[in-house]
Amino acid sequence: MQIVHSPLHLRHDGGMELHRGELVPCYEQPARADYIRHALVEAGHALVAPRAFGPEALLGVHDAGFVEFLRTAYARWREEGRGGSMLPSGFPARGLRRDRVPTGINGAMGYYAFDAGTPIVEGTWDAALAAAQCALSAAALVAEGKRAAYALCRPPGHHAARGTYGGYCFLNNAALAAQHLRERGFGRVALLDVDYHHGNGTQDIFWERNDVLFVSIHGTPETEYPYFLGYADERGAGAGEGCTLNLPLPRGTGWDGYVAALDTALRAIADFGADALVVSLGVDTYEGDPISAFKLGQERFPQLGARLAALGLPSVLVQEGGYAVKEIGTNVAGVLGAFER
Ligand code: OKP
Ligand code: ZN
Repeated sequence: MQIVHSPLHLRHDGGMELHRGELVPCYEQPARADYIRHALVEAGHALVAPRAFGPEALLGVHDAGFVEFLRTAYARWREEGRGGSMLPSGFPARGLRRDRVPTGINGAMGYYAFDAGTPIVEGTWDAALAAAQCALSAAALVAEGKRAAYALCRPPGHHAARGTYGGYCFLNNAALAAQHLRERGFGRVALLDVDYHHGNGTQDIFWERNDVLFVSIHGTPETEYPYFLGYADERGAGAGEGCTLNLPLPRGTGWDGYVAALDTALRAIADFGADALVVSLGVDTYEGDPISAFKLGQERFPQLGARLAALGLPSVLVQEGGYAVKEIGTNVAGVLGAFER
């Protein structure tokens, strides 16, 4: 399988994040992508560079003001004499105004972010744009006739909505891939999110659309990040009613519970009559993941890959989470190897 990847991911190295009341080293580290790349090259997959999609290619999925904020945020921070990494600490929650973007960088950051765990550093924009280009390029390969392609994206994307960032995500790579497929002639696209965390950003982007089915299997928001979206009663609105399917599962879910939800998800995708598939491929469902609580052993990832391939659809696989850094390469290679066989 072709692996689309850019070394520019190294430009995003967030340093510290606020996690359960403590400033801790970011779980979302550059080494993650290096372990994945290494395992995939070892397994014989071909690495290709992304194409040069410009910032205008983001506007099918993101608001222009938000993209401009991300592009210029660090320079604005610098202008105030600051360095290091940017983390917001105040947000427009209930009772506060959301109808204006503060002109100062601290307020603007709180306006566009939804958590204090997603630092912006000097190279974040370059890395996020490169990751988006990887996803768009993988979608272009599939639009040109390849059966499947994999985008080794870092930073991940599924928490990024039209106009907000958080959960280590800035631009929604998988949503961009789905939108690209739609624009290149695939009438109905299914987006399956198997990351441990609910893909709130992707859900937001396609909420009112009936041309993209969003299906997500994730830890229940009752106890798991991102907490405020991902319940089973969220089913889409307007034209998109019935085109969102959430399958939340409790902490501690193992393969039996997981595969029942996966079969429900795959059936929904087949019933939708999808012409193409995008997978938000997080491997933080692994039992050894430090911030997640499903119990999938390493041998389950090839089984997942085989089931995804059995849909028989042109497919774009997009990397999302996975924080057991030493095992992340094996887990991703397990999915991709079985997908190809
Ligand atoms: C990203 B992905 C809150 C930070 C909590 C966020 C986890 C993001 C997971 N201050 N941690 O879905 O793998
Ligand atoms: Zn995740």
